[in-house]
Amino acid sequence: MSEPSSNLTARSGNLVTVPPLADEDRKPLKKKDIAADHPTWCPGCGDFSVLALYFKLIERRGIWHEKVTTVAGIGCSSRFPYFVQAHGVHYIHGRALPFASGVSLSRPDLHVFVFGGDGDAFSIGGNHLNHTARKNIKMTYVIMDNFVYGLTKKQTSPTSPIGFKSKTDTMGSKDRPINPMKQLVAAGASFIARTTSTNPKHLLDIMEKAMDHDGFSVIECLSECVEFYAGAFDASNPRKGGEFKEVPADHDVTNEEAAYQLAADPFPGYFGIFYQENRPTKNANETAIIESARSNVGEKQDWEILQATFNRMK
Ligand SMILES: Cc1ncc(C[n+]2csc(CCOP(=O)(O)OP(=O)(O)O)c2C)c(N)n1
Ligand code: SF4
Ligand SMILES: [Mg+2]
Repeated sequence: MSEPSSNLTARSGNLVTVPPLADEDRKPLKKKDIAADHPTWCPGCGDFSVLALYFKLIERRGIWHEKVTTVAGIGCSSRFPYFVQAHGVHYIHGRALPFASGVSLSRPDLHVFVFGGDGDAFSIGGNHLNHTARKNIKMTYVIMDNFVYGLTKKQTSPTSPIGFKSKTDTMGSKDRPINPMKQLVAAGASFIARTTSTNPKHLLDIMEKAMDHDGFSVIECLSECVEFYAGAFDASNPRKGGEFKEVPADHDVTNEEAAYQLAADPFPGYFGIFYQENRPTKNANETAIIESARSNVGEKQDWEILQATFNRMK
């Protein structure tokens, strides 16, 4: 682990630098350190489980406070960063990924997590999702898919099934829903998995594997909106008479065609890792460009290079 940053403490109006603690004297985050405000979700909302397992992940991995960043857009699910007592951003609807990309590219030492809903990911943010995927920017994106717009009180979302009655489709939705797994494979995401908030062991396992992946890792996590789409995922929950069907052990995760075939399985479909490949991240590519440019300017500081550029423009 790298050096912890020094603390700045205000004393009598002056800023006093407190020397950073040595690695061995530091305590990694525990749940009680990172659980912030009481979540404002409806009782029974699937999002509680995702938050609880995020805390568990951070605790299990012994991550220090300043090394984790939680970014979100807008939606019930996107309230996530409010409930995490660590650096985080509640950003513009559908724009969490561009913000997180900037954080990831400029701070390679951070674990960047993005949380949000199906509307945030596939409607208004759909374009950003495709481009972040093809660029393979290192971060973990958990899409909490409830098949509906929850925050704005029940509109049809891109994952709502045909026939779903909502405030925007009072006679039932007619539009074909997107298939998240197929879209993510086509877009070029390098780690693509599917899980559900009702299977905490599976969800935590997938989050850990996603976090360890060097690239853009995306998880579609079914997370029930008990208020506006109750029972939507019963078919995937053995406690409700459904079936939790795991990706077969012999599935080749490097095979795009095989991932499409898994994704074509009718609802509730398979759960597990559909696709994973190792290819250069944008983070690595940009680092190489910067290092090569640096080697041409010798020992010069950034401000000296800027100054020289401005001088040339005079
Ligand atoms: C630019 C913009 N357009 C529309 C909205 C209204 N709006 C807020 S959240 C939301 C959709 C939320 O659905 P989803 O992302 O699935 O999250 P959920 O609430 O279901 O978790 C919409 C349309 C907005 N806040 N900003
Ligand atoms: S409206 Fe739905 S998604 Fe939003 S907090 Fe309530 S149950 Fe969860
Ligand atoms: Mg939603």
